[in-house]
Amino acid sequence: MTTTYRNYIGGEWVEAASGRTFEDLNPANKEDLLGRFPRSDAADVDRAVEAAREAFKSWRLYPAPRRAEIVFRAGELLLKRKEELARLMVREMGKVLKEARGDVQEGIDTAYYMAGEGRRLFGHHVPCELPSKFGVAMRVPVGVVAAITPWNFPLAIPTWKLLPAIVCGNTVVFKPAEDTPLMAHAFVEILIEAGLPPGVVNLVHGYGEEAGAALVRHPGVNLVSFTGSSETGREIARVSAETYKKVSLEMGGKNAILVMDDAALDLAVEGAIWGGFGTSGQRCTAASRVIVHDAVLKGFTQAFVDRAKGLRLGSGLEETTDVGPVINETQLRRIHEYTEIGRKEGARVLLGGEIATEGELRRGFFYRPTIFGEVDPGMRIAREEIFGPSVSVLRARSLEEAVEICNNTNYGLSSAIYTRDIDRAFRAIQDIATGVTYVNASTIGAEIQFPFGGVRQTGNGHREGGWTVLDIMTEWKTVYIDYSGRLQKAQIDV
Ligand code: UN1
Repeated sequence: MTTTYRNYIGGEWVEAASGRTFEDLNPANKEDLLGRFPRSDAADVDRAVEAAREAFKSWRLYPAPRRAEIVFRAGELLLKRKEELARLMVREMGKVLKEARGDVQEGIDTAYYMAGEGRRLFGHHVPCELPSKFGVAMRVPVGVVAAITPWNFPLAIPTWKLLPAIVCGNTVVFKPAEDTPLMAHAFVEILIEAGLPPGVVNLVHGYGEEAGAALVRHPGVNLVSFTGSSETGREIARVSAETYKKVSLEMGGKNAILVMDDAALDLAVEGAIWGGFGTSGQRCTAASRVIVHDAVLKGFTQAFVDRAKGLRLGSGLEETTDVGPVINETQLRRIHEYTEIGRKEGARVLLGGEIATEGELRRGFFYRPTIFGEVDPGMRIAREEIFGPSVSVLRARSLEEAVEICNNTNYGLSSAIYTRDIDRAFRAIQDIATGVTYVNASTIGAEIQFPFGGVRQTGNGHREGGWTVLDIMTEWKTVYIDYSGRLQKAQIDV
């Protein structure tokens, strides 16, 4: 029996107004149906926004430390159910169990961090130029937040958005990716169990072009917080401008690892394997390019290919699996198209380059870990986001050239340099234009207490994570209190 799940609006579980549904499949075995979910449209979004607007009236006045206690309890519940949620995540999204545990852990970390924030939410007191006058800037909630989240971190990324939104006093309409609705459902159930009042978080399932688009257009939404592709992000910004919404976008990446001639090569190879093929390359922080110094290019490439050859494809639930499936058929085809494009452009496929169909793999969406050699920085495979287990190895004759190649993309999320020379490390930190840079570590694995995001087409100036997410989830309000008992004129009474 397949379960049919519902939306959660104003504290009630409801079907889509149209009664339509869509299916949630296991990417490692497309015969494994996880459930049916409401295929929502503008009518459902209207109800959800209305519920969020109504709840905002009281939620914004509920003390922040109390709001944060609910978030803390949600963290406790996530911890208690970590294993169960991780296993469900493997089944729904495909990443290997260890990484799925990490995804849940990232949610727990965010909950504990944000719970503490409920007793901080610091403002600023600044002295006034006039006597007997007091000035303070404080944070106030934005209002109704539309949280539109991707499938690749089906628990962590929703927590990055929803938990700070809640602590700051906003209410939320949550539209999760249609590939991972069950994780979103489980997360909302946890928020309810933690004591979140009705209407504070409303869950609307469905497709981006239907439910997502209606949400972005809706005049009752004050902020859109989106993680996903750069194309969709640009469209969201464009549509949001019509109704003067605040927009926070976290989009694509084409992240590079720079390997210098003095690097610890084994470490660099491990970093490239982990960054390139972890989560089947489906992270916006994935290391899809490795830019290697001429002097070590041959040795590095050989070791990288040898090591990648040993990676085992399979279900993420098997202990022996290193690389799980990719999310769906469309992505599988897209990844393979890029292999064809790379071949045509003159790159050499050193490993993989094909859809894996032997044995059990036939039942899911598996792509072989793929490495391209002889990649020119101008090739599409070196510039465009593939979002799969596909890595290009590029040559550089110096640190300067490597940095130039690294920066020469439309994206700017994460980067890494392997070197034992501290001067080079600092020069890379100074000259690489990305939101995150690692030294002697791979491009993935950001910690939640730091700002996360990027430049160019990766972002629009905001940073999730850490204290910086508060600037997304709040507006500044400046308050002046004049206790002089007379009319005082700033800039004039000098
Ligand atoms: C993403 O892929 O959108 O830094 C987020 C990392 C993870 C988050 C990735 N902590 O790889």
